Amino acid sequence: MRANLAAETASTLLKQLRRAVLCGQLLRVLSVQIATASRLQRLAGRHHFADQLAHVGVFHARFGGDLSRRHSLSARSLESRENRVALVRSPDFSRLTERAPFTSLLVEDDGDVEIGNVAPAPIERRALRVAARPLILKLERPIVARIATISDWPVILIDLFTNEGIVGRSYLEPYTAKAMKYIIAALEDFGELLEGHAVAPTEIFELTRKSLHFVGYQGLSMIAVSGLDMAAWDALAKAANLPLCVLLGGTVGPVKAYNSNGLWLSDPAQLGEEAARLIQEGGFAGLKIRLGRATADQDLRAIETVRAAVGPGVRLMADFNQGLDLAEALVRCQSVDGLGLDWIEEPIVYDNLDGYARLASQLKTPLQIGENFYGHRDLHRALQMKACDLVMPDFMRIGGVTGWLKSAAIAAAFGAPISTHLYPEVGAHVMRVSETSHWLEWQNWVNPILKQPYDVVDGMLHIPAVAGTGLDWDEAAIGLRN
Ligand code: SMN
Ligand code: MG
Repeated sequence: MRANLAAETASTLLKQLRRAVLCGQLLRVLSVQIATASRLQRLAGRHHFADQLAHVGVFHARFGGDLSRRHSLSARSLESRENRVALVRSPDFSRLTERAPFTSLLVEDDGDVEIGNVAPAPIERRALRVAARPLILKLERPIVARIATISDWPVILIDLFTNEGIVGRSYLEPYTAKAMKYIIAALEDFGELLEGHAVAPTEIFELTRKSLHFVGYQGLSMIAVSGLDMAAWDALAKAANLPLCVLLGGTVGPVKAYNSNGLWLSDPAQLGEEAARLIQEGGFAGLKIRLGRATADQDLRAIETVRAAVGPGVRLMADFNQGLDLAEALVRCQSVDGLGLDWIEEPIVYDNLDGYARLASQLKTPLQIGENFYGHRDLHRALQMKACDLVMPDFMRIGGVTGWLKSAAIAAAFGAPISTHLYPEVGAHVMRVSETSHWLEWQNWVNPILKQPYDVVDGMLHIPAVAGTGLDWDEAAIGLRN
């Protein structure tokens, strides 16, 4: 049980409930009795509400009045409504608006507990506030690429608070610490814009995007929109009490991942040992190596060393991180073509699609781009221009979950395999519902501040069986880093 829930005494809960009753927020409550902490734990655990406990108030209550008029209840729940127990999820009691704050109800009948389907209309699920916090995490293996060296990894934690008390969570990784203040300001403005708006991610996406239309849809605007979008989808899935992939029409299951946590531009001689360790970190069947050293020979040696260390069965992807100009790329990509790489990624600057089309027409190895697509139209344009064979949108640039879904449909129409870039937690959910789903990029850079990092077993990422995306903050770990 969460510490803050345990600390929430019976009398605090009772006071909150009375206040809600006084505000006319609860249906006619005839009598109230507070559940003991251990009973609460048992109920919530049994019904997979454990992740929402921080925001749960549990009351034994008897209801009068006609519950069914406001909420759809299962027949069995209705029969037993005279008799009892309500689990009221997370109302923000100080800011309740109109109706009863129920989203879930556990009805107890002769010792049996059953979930009554108390589903408020979506319109009742409203955004109240957006909180965005900057954080810097130390990378275990610093990023060393042609275009940048990064050892401090900036992260923005986003919490979208709703009137139900459900909190939608997401994070952004904007690469540079300085960019965080602009993005956070935009997110806070979105919070004001959205106060009282339904938690409807598609509408929120459009509203927030259009609110920044005069400064452009792409760049910082899209990054902020994407961050809020992911939090909104998390909130919606939590409200439906479903893992995001299930809300999107899929099932919880494993997702094929490659380990992208290393093999930066270090001395080729050291890469064998590192590659072997990276495989062991999760039984991976794929790794990404970074290229773009001073000479083509050094890159070749790096690939040979890694291949010798991991054997022929492991898939190898190679990323130039935009480090070459077109003239260099024409030569350097040829030199690694035919080595059995699964893809060659971003050899040149991201927006030179003509250059990419030229390279793609010359190479046997599939050309991979996409982490710098800003919105689904960029992806559409690249595929239409035959600028790549594979696509790998990044969640903070493509438009979060909403942008991904649009992009995955376009990629499917082109028959282009789609892989994720960063954000493995959200990525795992959408990969379960993407027709041409290819590889998930695994990197564990935010794991130190997650309450429940995802498991990787035999190279497969496992989505936890909890509502939403499964993102929750380890506040103690965050405190230590601030
Ligand atoms: C990358 C990711 C994150 C930071 C720098 C570089 C890389 C990738 O392009 O595709 O993993
Ligand atoms: Mg890349």
